Amino acid sequence: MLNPVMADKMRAQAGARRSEQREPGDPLVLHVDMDAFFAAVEERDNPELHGKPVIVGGEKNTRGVVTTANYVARNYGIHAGMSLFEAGKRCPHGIYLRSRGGKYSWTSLQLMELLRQFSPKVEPYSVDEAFLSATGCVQLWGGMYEYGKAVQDTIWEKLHLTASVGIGPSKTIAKIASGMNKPNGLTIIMQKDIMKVLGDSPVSIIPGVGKSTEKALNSLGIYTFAQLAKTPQYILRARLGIAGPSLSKITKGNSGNRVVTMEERPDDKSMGHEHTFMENVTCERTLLARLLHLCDKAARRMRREKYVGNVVTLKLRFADFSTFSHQTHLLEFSDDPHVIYTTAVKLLRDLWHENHKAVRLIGVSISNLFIPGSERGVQENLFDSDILARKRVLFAAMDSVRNHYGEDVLAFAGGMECRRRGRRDGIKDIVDG
Ligand code: TTP
Ligand code: MG
Repeated sequence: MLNPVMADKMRAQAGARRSEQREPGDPLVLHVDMDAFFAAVEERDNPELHGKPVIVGGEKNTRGVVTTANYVARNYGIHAGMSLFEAGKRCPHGIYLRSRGGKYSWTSLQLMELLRQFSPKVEPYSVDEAFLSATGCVQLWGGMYEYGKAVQDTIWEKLHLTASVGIGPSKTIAKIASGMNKPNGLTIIMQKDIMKVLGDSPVSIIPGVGKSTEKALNSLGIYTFAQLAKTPQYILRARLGIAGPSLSKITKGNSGNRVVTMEERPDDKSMGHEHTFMENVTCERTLLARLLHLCDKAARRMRREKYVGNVVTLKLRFADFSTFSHQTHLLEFSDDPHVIYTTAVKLLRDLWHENHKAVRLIGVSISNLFIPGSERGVQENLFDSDILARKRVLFAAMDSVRNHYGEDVLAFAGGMECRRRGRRDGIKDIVDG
């Protein structure tokens, strides 16, 4: 069966083909992101849906949100995260379906298996995304364009689904590229073309740059990718902390290209802590204090076992026992409690600030763990800043004091309140992982 390549994509692909020159051995990463994944699986399995607006998440005009919508439905302004009430207003004649997780997980497994034909190193990144180490592989297919196209064609032939593919010198550039010509796009960004292709794009094109980071960058007069690239690292570091230099590296295309396979990830577990309150909590200060305390404990365990991780998950259970968790990727692997806490606070603001419901339980965990220096290696830029080096000395000193005198003798000031409360309540935090 032919892959339904669209005319505008063909133009992008022709451009991509022209800019293929590279030195052999230069790092190269391919990123695959399936198009409207859940909706596409539903369309594939119900051909009568083809060409109609398909919205996955639940019945229209019910409580809940859109999980994804196919590209026909996106023309009506529907997107993931929108309430089903709003979606129902915008597209009353759409086909609204409930998520069927098992089917999507199965297709995801099939996808990852298929991708292993194309590289010895495949890193599943989410249910419908993966990174492939393309260094040394593209020659076998005759070039980068042919390589990317072969990945797309195989996915179409075997799964009858379309995928967008990006190829670049780092994981982040490859991921940005795969998002540039969706759906069914194939975009190649070579090291030398990064600024030409991305220079005028808003900084929000960088995965992980959410609203608050964008605001912080804007406050420095940085709106575009090119402006970010030109800003000295020390300015970014002063405003954004550890994330600053990482962002700078992303603009240079050298933010990390190590693709980590499942086999190389022997420690596919998470480390975290959660806490059940004696009385349901509606006070933000109490939640933040507890969160800092939990992040501190989780990071301490990570340091003890020498792990770093790059996925932070926040879990909240509300008074009615409904439980939600949100997760996000850090720009770099870390075991720094402040990095984990800052990220978890953003997740808390997304998850809780919408409704301010009374909270019964709060938890934080860090996953996608590995031990730096182990076989799996470490990201080159992990421990290269002075600030990090100084923090490590501080954390080592804190660990040593706690090892001698007990967990409770030291705490970050922001977490003190909950430690006093915890002792009074006599509640123990639950450890996971
Ligand atoms: P995405 O790749 O973010 O979205 P998508 O594949 O639907 O669309 P795109 O073409 O833009 O890539 O997510 C993959 C699937 O994950 C998506 O189909 C539904 C699911 N999903 C959730 O369950 N929760 C979420 O918050 C999001 C964003 C996606
Ligand atoms: Mg997708």
